Amino acid sequence: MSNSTQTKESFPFRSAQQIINDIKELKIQGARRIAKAAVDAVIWQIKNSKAKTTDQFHDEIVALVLELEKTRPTEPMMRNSLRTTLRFILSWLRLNKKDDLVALKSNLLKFEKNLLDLMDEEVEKLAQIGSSLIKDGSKILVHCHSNSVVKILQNCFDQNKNIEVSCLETRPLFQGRLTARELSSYGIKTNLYVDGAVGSIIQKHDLVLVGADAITAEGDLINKIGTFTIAQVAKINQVKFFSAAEIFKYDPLTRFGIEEIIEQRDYLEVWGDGRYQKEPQDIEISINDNLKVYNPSFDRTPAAFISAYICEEGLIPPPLMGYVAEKKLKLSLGDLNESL
Ligand code: RUB
Repeated sequence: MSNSTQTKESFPFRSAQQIINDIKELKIQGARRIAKAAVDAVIWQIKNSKAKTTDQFHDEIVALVLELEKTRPTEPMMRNSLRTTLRFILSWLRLNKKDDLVALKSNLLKFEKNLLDLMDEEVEKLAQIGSSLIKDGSKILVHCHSNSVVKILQNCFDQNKNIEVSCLETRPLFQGRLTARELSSYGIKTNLYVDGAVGSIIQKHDLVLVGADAITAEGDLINKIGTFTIAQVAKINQVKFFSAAEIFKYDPLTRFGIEEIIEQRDYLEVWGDGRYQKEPQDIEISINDNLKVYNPSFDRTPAAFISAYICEEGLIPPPLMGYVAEKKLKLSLGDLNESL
């Protein structure tokens, strides 16, 4: 994974195809960065579109959206942003002169930029709320690499709180090392452990803090594989377990009983040298007749294991997440439309 690509929050100079490749290869990772990169891909397409009519332009954006959605199946934040884009185009076409391509493009561009600003504002709010929850002297256990979690911890440090963070390495791609590097270079006291250490070290910690890829209508959390194990160990040891999650991570489709897809990644990340392989392989592979290697990238932690979600709206108890998210998504989509 290229470090320089991963620490960037925006990719305005990369083509849509380059962004698609970077997301697939995990050069861009973390739910919010992926969602923002997808919006950047749409912006690139608006600026480089060859369409002659609004219909052609609509089809071009739909094709791009479908390509982007395929890159990481377990990313509702990306899907929510992209669906918002499609909804905007359809309602614009309904309400305006159907053949005014120039106006459609310029309004969509404005809409996408507002979407990026909104995502930035929300994570800043979330980080303020999250850092106010963490007391001076706290020891915090984290998993994988979440940009929202990193922001919360950096805020604590900026507020002169003396915190200590333990990162789990996060097999197979070791995003936990990325977190450890980022936090320690910021000046935060940081420890690194292998994932299997969680049971023996949990009692040294005051709380667990993880990110979120998806939140279901029941308030369950989909996050990096290993999260559910950590949540169980935390519960047994009465250690609080929080997830930092913008409301855009909520997947509205789960309200209709649609299960969140768990991304299955290449077996070579587990069995090979731990790097992303460009050529797709079978996700379930026989090394010999008796051995299969699996590589699910995420797992599902039931709401009962989560103390609260740290969102831009405050601390939300998991069972209320669906209600709060449905309300907020309707409102923020309305706000975005009105700002044009
Ligand atoms: C990253 C991961 C993160 C969430 C939240 O997985 O599971 O916890 O995406 O990230 P991957 P953020 O490395 O496979 O993308 O807080 O940055 O949105």
